[in-house]
Amino acid sequence: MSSPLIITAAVVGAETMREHTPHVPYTPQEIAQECQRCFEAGAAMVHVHGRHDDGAPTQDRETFQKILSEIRRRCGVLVQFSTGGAVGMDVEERIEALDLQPDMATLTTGSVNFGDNVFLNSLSTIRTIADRLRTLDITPEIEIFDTGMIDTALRLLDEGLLTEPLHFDFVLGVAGGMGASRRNLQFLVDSIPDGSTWSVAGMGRHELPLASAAIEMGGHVRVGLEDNIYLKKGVLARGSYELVEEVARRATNVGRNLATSEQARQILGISR
Ligand code: KMH
Ligand code: ZN
Repeated sequence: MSSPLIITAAVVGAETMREHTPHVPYTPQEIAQECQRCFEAGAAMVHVHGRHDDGAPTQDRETFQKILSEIRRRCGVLVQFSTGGAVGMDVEERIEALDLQPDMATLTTGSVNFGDNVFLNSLSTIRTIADRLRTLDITPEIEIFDTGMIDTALRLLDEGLLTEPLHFDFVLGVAGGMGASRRNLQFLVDSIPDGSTWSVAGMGRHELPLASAAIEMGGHVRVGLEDNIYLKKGVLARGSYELVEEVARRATNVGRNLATSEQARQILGISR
């Protein structure tokens, strides 16, 4: 029997702009409202980035404080902060909001070409973020864009910067990262330590097919406008909530229950 399915909604990201879709939220209120819609559609967790009112990405602490309090005021969804931010941000900027104590935060364990840019994560950067997460007792979600990033996560485990059980998110289909195939997903799942949990985030048109694969394989799923703006070919999702609804439907069709945020907390070993 698979455990209940954790759906994480990545509602904003750093790259999706109003030029791409009018439905991406920018302000803390818009972001929190979208998180609430996703929660009501079946998401147990939300993954959030910050934006200025004009849409420019920011990891600014004050912005994250507004986002967090607006979400907490509205619903009980688990809140995961991005520590990736946008390409080009320095490490201190990326982690300045962590003392607000989100339920979880991301940790990317390597660098990757990211379209025409490079998402830089030197070992020193990775250790700095991991150390901050450990000090603040925030559970990391380890973001894997390519296979070697698993090896680096295991190295941090050896160094005591991470503790088991580990939770991985396989981000597949980024231009420059690992391709979004079921074969790659299976390989990654086979490469993580026993007792780990995992989710998949497929980019663009790969999002929903990989969500279906994860539902069948006993993993968890991340969807949302950060990764994909279409519900189906040529049809924009009117918000991340429509993608959450679609995943919830697919899970129900094969008899997999959705995790509540409390169940997700237990599955992911979030202690606080
Ligand atoms: N915006 C990407 C460069 C994360 O949230 O931790 C990095 C990213 C990863 O989105
Ligand atoms: Zn992100």
